[in-house]
Amino acid sequence: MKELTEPIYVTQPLLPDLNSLNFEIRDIMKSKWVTNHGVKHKLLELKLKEVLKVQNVSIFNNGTIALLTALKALDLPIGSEVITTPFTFAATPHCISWNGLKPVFCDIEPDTMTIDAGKIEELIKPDTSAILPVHVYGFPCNVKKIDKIAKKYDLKVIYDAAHSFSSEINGRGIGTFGDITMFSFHATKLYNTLEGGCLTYNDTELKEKIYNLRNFGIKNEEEVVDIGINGKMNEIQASIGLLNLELFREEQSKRKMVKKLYIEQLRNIENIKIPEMPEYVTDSFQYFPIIIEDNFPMTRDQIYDEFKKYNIFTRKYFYPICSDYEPYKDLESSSVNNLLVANDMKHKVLCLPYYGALDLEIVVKICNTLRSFSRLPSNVLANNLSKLNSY
Ligand code: T4K
Repeated sequence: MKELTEPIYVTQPLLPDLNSLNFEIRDIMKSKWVTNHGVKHKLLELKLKEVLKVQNVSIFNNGTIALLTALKALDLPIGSEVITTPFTFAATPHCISWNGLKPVFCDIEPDTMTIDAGKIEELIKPDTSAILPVHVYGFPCNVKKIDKIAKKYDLKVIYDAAHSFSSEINGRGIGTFGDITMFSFHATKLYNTLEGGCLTYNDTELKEKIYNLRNFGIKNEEEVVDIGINGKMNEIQASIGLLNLELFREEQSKRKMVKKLYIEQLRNIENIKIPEMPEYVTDSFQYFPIIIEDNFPMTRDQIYDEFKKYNIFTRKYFYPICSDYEPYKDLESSSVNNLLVANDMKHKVLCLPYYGALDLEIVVKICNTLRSFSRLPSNVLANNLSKLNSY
């Protein structure tokens, strides 16, 4: 494979047509109402309720502030423990810590890479207050089992569904499980508002609390009732959200084709595993992770470095894992013995370029390159990896 002239990244943001956006911006400028729960903000919340098949939606200026607010809204006792996964983006444990709570890492399942629900109970202590699982790459957590555990021990459940926009489990919106679910609308997500996110929840009584927390705790001009933050989304971003709602289904169809092609091309390559989305799940089509097994002639890191030489930027989501981070590495739950699967998977997963506008010829080239790697005798690898350029 020859070096590509343009870089190929792991993703590319879905963006609305400039004319439609201009029209929206003109509308906003004319109204002189540019933020603080404007018309577009309210309309986007209404529309998202339908798309996500949930009862309540509160939108935010990013997913991290949304998750921070979700934990705050549930009034978890300061210093209490929240069981979570180390196999996620930094925002997940950071939101726990910023709330004065303590993250406790639980190992993951090797197939879905989500929290291993079978290992949660052994981590529960008298001061455990909540579980924060992540539907990583859109693979759903074992929501049934987690719900059962939460009920048994009277724990709150907050799902991080940053990777699961519009996913469903047996036809039910993924944002209806647990007490609160967070979705991210960051530029790198299937559906985006450049930066943004939302919370979904079944308990309508939480609405006012979340509304106040998102707006500095201000209830009205004369009452500040909570220690809030500024989590509001501005009108231009809400407009982008409204426009992208009209586009994301088509983006999903295109990604479905890209995924199909990847699977067809990679299926028969020995020691490359493609994690499967269970049949009862409606896929979000957020990422395309592959697993480089131990017997593959190259390591995941070597593959990542090689692709870079061709101007292809795959991503090691998630390496390092959160239990490796400086602020968390000394926690008791960060010990490798407690997180054997996560510590194994962090060296094996590679997210390949995946977005609707990705040229199918490039997909084939990526797969052919991986196939050529799979046939390499180990002495070639040891000698000179750069010889691969001729493949
Ligand atoms: N929970 C989970 C499980 C998450 O994955 C995330 C975010 C959150 C919570 C927090 O939600 P937010 O607060 O972000 O709403 C990216 C994203 O910044 C981050 O949102 C995301 N997870 C994480 C998994 O990925 P990086 O450091 O990999 O982003 P970056 O800038 O390297 O972008 C990746 C590639 O995307 C670039 O190589 C090129 C392309 N790209 C990126 C941007 C920003 C573009 O083509 N255009 C762009 O504007 O973190």
